[in-house]
This record gives sequence, structure tokens and C-alpha cells, in this order.
Amino acid sequence: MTQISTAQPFQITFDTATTALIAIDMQRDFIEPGGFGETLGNDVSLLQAIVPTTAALIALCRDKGIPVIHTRECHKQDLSDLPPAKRDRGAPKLRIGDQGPMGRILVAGEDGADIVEQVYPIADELVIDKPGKGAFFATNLSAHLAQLGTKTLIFAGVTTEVCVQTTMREANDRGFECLLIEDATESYFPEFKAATLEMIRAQGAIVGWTSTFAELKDALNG
Ligand code: C5J
Repeated sequence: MTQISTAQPFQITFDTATTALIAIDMQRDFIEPGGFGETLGNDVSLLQAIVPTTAALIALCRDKGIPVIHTRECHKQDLSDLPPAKRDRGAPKLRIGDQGPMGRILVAGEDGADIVEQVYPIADELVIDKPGKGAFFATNLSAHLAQLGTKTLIFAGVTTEVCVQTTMREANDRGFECLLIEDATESYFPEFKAATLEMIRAQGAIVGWTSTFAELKDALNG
């Protein structure tokens, strides 16, 4: 068993044989200029800062035989899985499905919807395209985790309070132990990230645990 004694709010113990990493939405549309994140008026450089740590986390999990699952928030070419309530909300410069500098915004198969090069999936790693914020909604993630026998999920990715937190809550309700790696997740709003970390581990880990990448690495190399 692996134990992170310094995890918050208290130690977490897990078996790497029943653990998987989920890297949420490390897509060009969120992380690079010209994508969905920027069209919403956000500063994408904040998200770029976690790419090296997330890459190191993915490499560590691969090295330890922990399956790595990647998600992409994106929609079908015909937008049949995009509810008008999602497309029409707010006043972004470009809406989902519109043509942007990296192809159609958040549409499967377009350059912007793909994962940034530094954390790109390797052969045999599952990549889940999801139309929602949570990775369990309208996907085969539950079935895949059941097949793997997964009990513990390690989380990374963007953005902390939207797709990462939503997926963690979905996973928690499905009985998984959830660990979020603090320096491998980021928000366009630092105060939202801080609040999310706090609310995840509040009330005796009501959603799950958090630790730094270094703490996880030390525990796995222990
Ligand atoms: C957002 C996400 N923020 N991946 N998506 O719209 O968190």
C-alpha cells in the first residue's frame, strides 16, 4: 500500500494496483491563446504554468504502472450533443462550434480540442471525449473503471473548479477515493482554485484529498 501522510485533510492510503490517474481537459482550447478559454476573456498563461508538473505526474504514473486516462471537453461535428443552454450562454467572442484560429471551438477532431503536446496520450491510454463538465456524464468512464477494478482516482487538469471539481464529485458519489494534485490543476481564477481545494477536503474529506505532486512522488518512490 502507498500512504501520503501529509495529504490534506489527513493521510490517504491506496493500492497502486487499483488506482488510475485522470488528466482532465488539458486541451489547447483551454490552455493556448485563441481557444475557448481566451474567447471567454481569460488569461490562459495561468493554466500553461501547470503543464510541466502535469507532464511529470503523467510520466510518474506511467512509470508506476498506474493507468492514465485523458479527457477532452468537446462536441460532435454536428453539435447534436451541445445543448442550446450551453452554446448560447453569455457573450464570448466565439461560441462553441464557431471557427477560431485552432479550428472550430471545442469540436472533436479540431486542433483546439486536442490535448497539448507536453501531456499527449500515448498508445493504449484511454481518451474520453465528454460533452459535459463531468467526465462520467454521457461517457463510458464508469464501465472502463469497473473493468480496471479502480478504487482510487488521482486527479489533474483544468479547470479546477469546473471540470475537475465536477468530475471529482461525480466520482466521489460513485464510491471512488479521490486525490487531487494541487500543483497539477489550475483555474483562470486563483481564488476559485483555492476555494475548491478547501471545499474538497473540508468536513473530513467530504469530496476527497489533496496533496502536492512532490508528496505523491515521495510516497510512490517510498
Ligand atoms: C470549462 C473545463 N472551464 N474543462 N471547462 O469550461 O473546466
